[in-house]
Amino acid sequence: MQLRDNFLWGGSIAAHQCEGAWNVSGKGPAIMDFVTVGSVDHPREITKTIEPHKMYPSHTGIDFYSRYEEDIQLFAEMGFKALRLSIDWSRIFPKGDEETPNEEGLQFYSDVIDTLLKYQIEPIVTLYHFEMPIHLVHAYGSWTNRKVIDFYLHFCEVLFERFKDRVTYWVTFNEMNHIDPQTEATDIFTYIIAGLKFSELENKAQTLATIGYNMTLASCKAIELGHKINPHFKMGCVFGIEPVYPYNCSPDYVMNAFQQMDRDFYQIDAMCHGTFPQYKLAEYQAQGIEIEVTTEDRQAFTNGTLDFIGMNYYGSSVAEFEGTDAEKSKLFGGLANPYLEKSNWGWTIDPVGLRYLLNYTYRKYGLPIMITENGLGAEDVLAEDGSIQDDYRIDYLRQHLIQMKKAIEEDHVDCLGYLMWGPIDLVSATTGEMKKRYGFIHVDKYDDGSGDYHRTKKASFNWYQEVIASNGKCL
Ligand code: BGP
Repeated sequence: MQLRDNFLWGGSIAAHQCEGAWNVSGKGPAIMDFVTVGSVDHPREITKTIEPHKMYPSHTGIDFYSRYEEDIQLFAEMGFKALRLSIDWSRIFPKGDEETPNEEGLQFYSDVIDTLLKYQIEPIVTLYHFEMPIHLVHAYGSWTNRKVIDFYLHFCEVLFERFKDRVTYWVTFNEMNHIDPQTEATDIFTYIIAGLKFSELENKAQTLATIGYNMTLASCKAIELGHKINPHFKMGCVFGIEPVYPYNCSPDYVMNAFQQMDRDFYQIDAMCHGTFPQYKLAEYQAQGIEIEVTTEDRQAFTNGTLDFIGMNYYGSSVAEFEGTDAEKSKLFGGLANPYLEKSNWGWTIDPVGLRYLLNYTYRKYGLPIMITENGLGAEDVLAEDGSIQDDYRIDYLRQHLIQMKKAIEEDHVDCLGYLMWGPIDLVSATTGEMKKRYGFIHVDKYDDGSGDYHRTKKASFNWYQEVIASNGKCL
């Protein structure tokens, strides 16, 4: 099988990481507006009040809000066929529970979408990429409360109606699977996804299971609603998944690794099989976790199945097992894999893992997969003449594309497209830094507050342009 002629080459961005303009044109405060800048060694802090000097640079982002035309023009110059972007809930409904949307917010995204279409770039719209109005956390307890599902559906409905003739591809959620009752989560992960600090949750397992269930249900209801409004919509959900390897070949370790990897799939099971998995409910019951599945919920699961699976892929991990004594990798605290290199932020670099995961997921569900994120966070150095030779980035992406092509051409995985993460430098989600850069386009903005947002093409810009022009033949 060859790459499709209409293969969706492009990139992915998220509103809160690039737009800035966090409190203008009617936007309300959202969960990510309360997170400070951190670093690889110091996690971002979650604050109760906004202290702008500490929040930099999230509040200003890369000023995509005023510079989107220039940025989209650069994406078009690279030959992008698609751009995945998120619509910030708090720009449309500042508090989240209003009836009437904020017209200025809708107009902004309407203009962005029109600009993309002008350049024949397919908009792929994420409806929830860590952007929840903070009011929904304070007044309702975030996704623990079923009322929030209704507010989310109202937000979705407004967007589906407004953009039904201009947007075909929708993503209901980004990486809801990082909420897992069986894993010790870090504060930043539960906060990013649901606006709640893990350490402050009273009944951790019950709360996380409820959030996971409610978000899954919300996704299925949004898919059902989208299909009702326009049967041509392609509805997807994005998962941040990774292969989990056993530390050694002892069957106990292998089984344990399988179980850890499998945890990331229960929500995909629900959204593909049309029913919330019985094995998960049984597992919850055994742990004393209560989840009520109503008749209406069952109907929503049946009616709200996915058209495609979105896959965010950065690397793999090694499963921890009782007493495993090995070096740990930094950020996620998992075990280091001696066969793999790591980025400066401790993320493993595992191109073959992408082929493995594409095969694994495709064989499990038989649904088309869109690679919705993949990329290398690295510190770039500006040469004296202002150029950036980011060969390490080219090399990372090339190795991953080689494996993606093997999955498509040799293993016959149906892959809709490849959207690299952060085609333009933007604020890191986990650390809040600008230092951790992914882009083909450099943005003159630094963690000390300096910089004038000027955009410069890196060496990788021309490389990706050629990759797209040759439909992946020239890597
Ligand atoms: C994914 C998120 C993105 C993005 C990416 C890279 O999990 O969906 O929003 O940020 O990770 O992470 P970071 O920005 O921390 O390097």
